[in-house]
Amino acid sequence: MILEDLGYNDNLEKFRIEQNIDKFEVGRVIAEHKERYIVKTDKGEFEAEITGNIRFIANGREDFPAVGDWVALTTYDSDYAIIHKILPRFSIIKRQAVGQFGEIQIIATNIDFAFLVQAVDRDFNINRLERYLTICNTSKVKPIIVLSKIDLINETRINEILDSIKARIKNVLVIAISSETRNGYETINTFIEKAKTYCLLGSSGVGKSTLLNNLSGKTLMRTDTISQSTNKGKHVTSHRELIILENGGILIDNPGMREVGIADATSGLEITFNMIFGLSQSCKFKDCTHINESGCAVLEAVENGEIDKASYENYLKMEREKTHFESTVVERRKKDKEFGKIVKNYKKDMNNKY
Ligand SMILES: Nc1nc2c(ncn2[C@@H]2O[C@H](COP(=O)(O)OP(=O)(O)OP(=O)(O)O)[C@@H](O)[C@H]2O)c(=O)[nH]1
Ligand SMILES: [Mg+2]
Ligand SMILES: [Zn+2]
Repeated sequence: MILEDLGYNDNLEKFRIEQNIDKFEVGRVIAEHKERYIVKTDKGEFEAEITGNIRFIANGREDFPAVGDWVALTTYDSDYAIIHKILPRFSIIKRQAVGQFGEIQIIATNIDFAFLVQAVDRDFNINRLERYLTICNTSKVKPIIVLSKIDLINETRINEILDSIKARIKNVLVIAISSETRNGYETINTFIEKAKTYCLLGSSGVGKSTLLNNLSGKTLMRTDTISQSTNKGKHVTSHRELIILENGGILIDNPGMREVGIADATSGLEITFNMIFGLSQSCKFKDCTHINESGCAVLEAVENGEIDKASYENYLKMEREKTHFESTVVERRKKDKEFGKIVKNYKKDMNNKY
């Protein structure tokens, strides 16, 4: 195994030399279990921990390693290592964690393509697909839509679904597959390139791990039947893991997501809803919210059917979420600052006293 097989490239090497960290070894984080990491290098796999300094200077989740990261490390023995630094990420897929305001969850980093997997049975939902697209567009990750379990429906229904996607989502590749019949597997394989990293995203039970296992030809990830009563997945995959396929492609499996929260998504929304953004240039008011203004080009297009009404409503919903997210981040920064002041004054007091 050489580092290039794991996706290592010239930019990373340049950074390593420029930053004077070439005395360390380099590896890629392939799994994470509560601040313990498995890092793969050209010598093998190491269980790794971060230095106290990384923890000390960390401001938030993004300052900790995540699956997909390139890290500078020192190895000890044949299986233990310490991580000293995270190399710059060229892409990062994140979402807003459920329930915690402003908390970011990193899904994976240094991803080239994301397979957005939706099963064609009851899981299929275009609004949710637009959410995933927005996350990809924000993250600078190229999306590929994968419709799974097409063995469960007939050809007519498959075409209906494909048409409904086409009506709302332009310029994104859609591949329909079945892991039962292996229909579509050849197509998906032609899009998997050596040393490029692919991330599997989608709800629980849509067949992400089944696809990964089948593509790799090995049972690497556990899969399970979905609940008969709710037709929902049981969250079988509990952690993220990076594997290398025989053809050289690098795949990251993820636990199914219950909710796809939109975090900072300005450019992401713009790209996903590019028709709405294009039209908004022609609105009468520069700060038009496209909700009830007169002379709104977007509303006009919705009325005459040029823009899909459901897509428009989905856009408004995500825009609201984005605004809410931004205000909670500002709020939290303010609180952090206030707390910082208290600590500073306290320290000053202490210094004056002793
Ligand atoms: N009929 C049919 N069933 C499938 C297909 N792909 C996967 N399944 C089944 O769907 C169930 C869930 O598959 P998994 O691969 O575990 O799903 P997952 O997306 O990894 O789920 P989580 O790990 O919970 O996120 C299993 O019983 C699979 O056998 C398919 O193409 N057709
Ligand atoms: Mg799974
Ligand atoms: Zn408008």
